[in-house]
Amino acid sequence: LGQEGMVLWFTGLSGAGKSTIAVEIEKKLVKQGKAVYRLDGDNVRHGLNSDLGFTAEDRNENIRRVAEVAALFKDAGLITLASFISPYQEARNFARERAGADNFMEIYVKADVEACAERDPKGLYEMAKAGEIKNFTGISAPYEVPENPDLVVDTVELSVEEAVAKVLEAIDERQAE
Ligand code: GGZ
Repeated sequence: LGQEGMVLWFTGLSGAGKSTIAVEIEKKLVKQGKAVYRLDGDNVRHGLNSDLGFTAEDRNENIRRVAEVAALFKDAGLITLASFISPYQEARNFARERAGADNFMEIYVKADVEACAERDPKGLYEMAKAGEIKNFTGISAPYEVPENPDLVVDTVELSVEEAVAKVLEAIDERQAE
């Protein structure tokens, strides 16, 4: 098949739609016969990174380890989807460096705090505003907007379907290069 691996890195606030989009992309790529693996908080923070919390230091360590794992999966030929808030530009730059810029796309899943807090599917924003969760991104911890993302998908403007189509198009373009 000669598939070349790549890393698709989804960054954005909690509730912006990173996981929803990544899950849909995974389904489409699998249908195309591609070898894909998806990394996110659910499968990483319970195992490999179960020792980490949400201080700036722990988030950077979380992203550092995920970046290394994603680069290994990429080397193995997988299309690796990583969806993490990854609030710090420097940590995202590290992930790009480890994968190699040619094999890496930083995808900014854009939705402002107001929109995310309105969605609040898990009630986390409400808890953060009440001070029941500390260091919550967008409320009591920073999010650095990507300086130079490969792609922006605005989930306030776009439906999930439209966002997914936009990402798939960008993947096709990259793979044709
Ligand atoms: C942000 C938090 C926090 C705090 C728990 N801040 O929407 P979710 O619930 O399912 O996804 C969020 C997830 C963020 O983990 P990441 O590994 O992506 O973060 S980072 O890249 O910054 O290391 C959220 C939940 O964990 N969560 N506490 N304080 N999100």
